[in-house]
Amino acid sequence: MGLLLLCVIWLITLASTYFFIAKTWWLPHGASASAASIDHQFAVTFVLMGIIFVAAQMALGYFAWKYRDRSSATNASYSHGNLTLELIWTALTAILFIGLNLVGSPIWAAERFRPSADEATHVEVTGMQFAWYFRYPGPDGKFGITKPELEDPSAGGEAALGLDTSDPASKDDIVTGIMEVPVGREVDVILRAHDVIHSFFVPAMRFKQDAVPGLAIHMHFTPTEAGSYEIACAELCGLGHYKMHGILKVVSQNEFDQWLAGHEAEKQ
Ligand SMILES: [Cu+2]
Repeated sequence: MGLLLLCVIWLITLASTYFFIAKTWWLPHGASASAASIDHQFAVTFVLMGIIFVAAQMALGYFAWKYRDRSSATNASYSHGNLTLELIWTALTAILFIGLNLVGSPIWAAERFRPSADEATHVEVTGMQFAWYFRYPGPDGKFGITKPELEDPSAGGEAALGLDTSDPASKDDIVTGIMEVPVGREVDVILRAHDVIHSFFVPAMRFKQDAVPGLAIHMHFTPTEAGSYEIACAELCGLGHYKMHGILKVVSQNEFDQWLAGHEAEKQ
């Protein structure tokens, strides 16, 4: 029985470790400026935790076999624990946990606490059960006022966001169902939510942030490769959560300007 347990524990450990080493279910290719540093931090954390995980499971299997039931076994004796050992592994865990946080926090903070670049593209992203809406401020660079009492989610578009059309700044605001941004330029995202908490997740940009009702959360990222990328909602937000996805299109500056001008002309 002890040997069987050892085999099962080691087998589960090695099989699950294999899928991570072989990267069977992995993140898509990173296409943003911070992807390399985020992936590096991710890999360091993963390797460290992987070593500890494998070592702990191997030891568990070994002890399950070593202390198996034997006819020659003596009665188990009570152990009061070992204070020195407990202090050592608690300290090591604390050093590892705090250390990884300290190393990773500048990467995390760079997308949040540093102000976005002056020439950044501004996009307001609103999560609503169960769609994403994207709003661009238009040529005036100013977002028009939105009012909760004007919100009409069933109408879609700018009416869903409650855009106050009497505000001059709202006249050139563009609301779309697809997010399009120019490549190589920082994108300043203002995240909002209408009803419940959603989470704006663009795996290829290594970008993920909750959208919380009542908050306007600023974050920024710089796409470095043109292409179409999937946007998902990473917060269980209701029955239609599974279909709450969108498309991020990263295009050249020229294409972006044309796309925006097209929407602008449509609106006038
Ligand atoms: Cu959602």
